[in-house]
Amino acid sequence: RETYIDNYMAATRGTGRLMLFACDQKIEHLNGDFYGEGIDPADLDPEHLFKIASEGVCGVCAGQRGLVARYAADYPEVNYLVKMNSKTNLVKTAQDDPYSPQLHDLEAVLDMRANGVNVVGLGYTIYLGSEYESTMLAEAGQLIAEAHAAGLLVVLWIYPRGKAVADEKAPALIAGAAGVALCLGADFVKVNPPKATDEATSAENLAVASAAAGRTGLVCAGGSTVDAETFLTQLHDQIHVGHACGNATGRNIHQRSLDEAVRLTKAISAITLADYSVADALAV
Ligand code: FBP
Repeated sequence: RETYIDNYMAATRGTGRLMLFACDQKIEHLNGDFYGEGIDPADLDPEHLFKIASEGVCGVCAGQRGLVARYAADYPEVNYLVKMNSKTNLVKTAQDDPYSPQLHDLEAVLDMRANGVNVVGLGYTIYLGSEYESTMLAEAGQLIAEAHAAGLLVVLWIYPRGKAVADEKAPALIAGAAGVALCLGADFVKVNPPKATDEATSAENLAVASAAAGRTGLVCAGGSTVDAETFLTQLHDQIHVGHACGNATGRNIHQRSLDEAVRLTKAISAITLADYSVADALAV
């Protein structure tokens, strides 16, 4: 219990809000997120992620076990969240029913902790509506129970996706995903921002999902890279209109030079953890 509280306080920097730096795209999106037009050349080196996490201000740095294990010894001060399952974007088409296989069991993560890696939690992706949904729900439910017993917190990535899902960003489905995460006992759920409708903006629709999440904190994925002010404005709305409990941002951070990326983590954290305005966060 003490370990769980310590890990929760470390991950949320004592605020109850989460600043999650998402570094799992090398499997999820292959190298396309790390090399090419508009991406700083520094991003091709995986160590870029760890330098950002170390020099910037993040609650947790989320990546697969192997990636974390290869670099964590040189960046021991970072709080790590081990992503337990993953799949590539080669198996994602509108017709597919996606499944993201669990890559290893909890023991492998506990071994990392025993070897001194500062793992504070786990992550797991569920594709709600996929024909493999039942497998992912069962794996996630089991992992959450085991992780909490071992003092680790859990973030679920929940994306409605598959043949049964007509619109992945439909507000009702995003709110549904939030409720599923609560019932599984996740500490935080990461969803895509719901789409705007005729009646409400995306952030207003997000407020319904945040309410549905109850005592599970809801955070949104960052999406593809945009300019810093646009990104921070969207985040500010998600928190103050959508009642999000933080952020989960990948490409918008790591596709920049080290200096710019570090600065953006500080601005994101200022908004997420300390309620700064966008203008004040840009000046951090
Ligand atoms: P970004 O901030 O780069 O969007 O990362 C968020 C994220 O959820 C990653 O953690 C994950 O790898 C990826 O997006 C999955 O996105 P999708 O399956 O929709 O392409």
